[in-house]
Amino acid sequence: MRIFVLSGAGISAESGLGTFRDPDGTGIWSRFDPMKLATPEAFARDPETVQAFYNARRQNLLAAEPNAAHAALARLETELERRGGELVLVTQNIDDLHERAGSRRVLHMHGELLKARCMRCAEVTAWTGDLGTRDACPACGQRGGLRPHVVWFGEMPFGMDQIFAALAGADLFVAIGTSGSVYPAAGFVAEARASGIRTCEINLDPSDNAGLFDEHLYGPASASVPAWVDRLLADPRLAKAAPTG
Ligand code: BV8
Repeated sequence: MRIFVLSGAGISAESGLGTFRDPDGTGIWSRFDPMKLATPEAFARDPETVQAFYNARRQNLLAAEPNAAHAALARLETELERRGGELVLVTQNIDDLHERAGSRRVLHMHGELLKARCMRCAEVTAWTGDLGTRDACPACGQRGGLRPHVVWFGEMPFGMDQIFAALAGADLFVAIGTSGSVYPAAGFVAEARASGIRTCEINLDPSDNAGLFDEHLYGPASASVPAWVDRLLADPRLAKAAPTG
């Protein structure tokens, strides 16, 4: 059985990382203008301000810990593989909390906050400190060409071919902690439905595209995701003798 999970900022909310569009106006894009901070044009116009925005989020991330929802997905990945199945985990998040919880295969379609990319040589390198406009690329040594390795609005997300191929062959599509407001990620549920794949939304409250899901589980991810994983793994249709040896 192949399960395709798309996660969003809501899965990391209880780890203390901000979400973007919460209705109570606390979301990141309620406090900061994404067009001034999360587009290539904004970076070209004012790189210092954009770098400072991501430097603050990078420090916030280093102080955060994964929560029970991240841990449950890591457990699901291991258990599915043991039973001959597969978990495809695609995240819109740029944090590394899935990896720190033990997930081994994570596709960051919007990039990764703990990496920098050189606009001169295209090399991507791990970066946990502040990133500045004068820093030298560890690969080519040139200064002034480093940017956060994240996908801004108007830029093509990473891994789209791989994502659509994995989605086409899935038995179940599950969206966790996403408002369904950013494309192309928000369009994956419609793709799944068009292929006759069962769909489930796990969220704090109904997302923008809630009507496209067959099943809905609402509540904080740290409770709803572990409960969903437990129920899934107890399903007799998923029980399969572990491969011998
Ligand atoms: C593309 C990385 C085309 C950076 C992000 C005009 C100009 C240009 C493009 C467009 C345009 N109009 C429309 C577009 C397309 C645009 C788009 O969709 N815009 C929207 C706003 C309409 N998309 C793009 O630009 C994409 N690229 O289209 O390229 C192209 C084609 C060919 C060639 C080249 C290009 C790129 C989009 C990626 C942008 N980068 N992130 C960064 O993080 O700073 S997007 C941003 O939104 C976030 O990072 C996140 O990844 C994404 C989605 O947000 P969510 O994860 O859903 O988070 P949100 O806060 O919205 O929701 C949280 C949910 O969790 C809520 O529902 C809440 O209820 C729930 N929740 C809260 N707490 C909990 C919880 N659930 C459970 N438990 C809890 N405790």
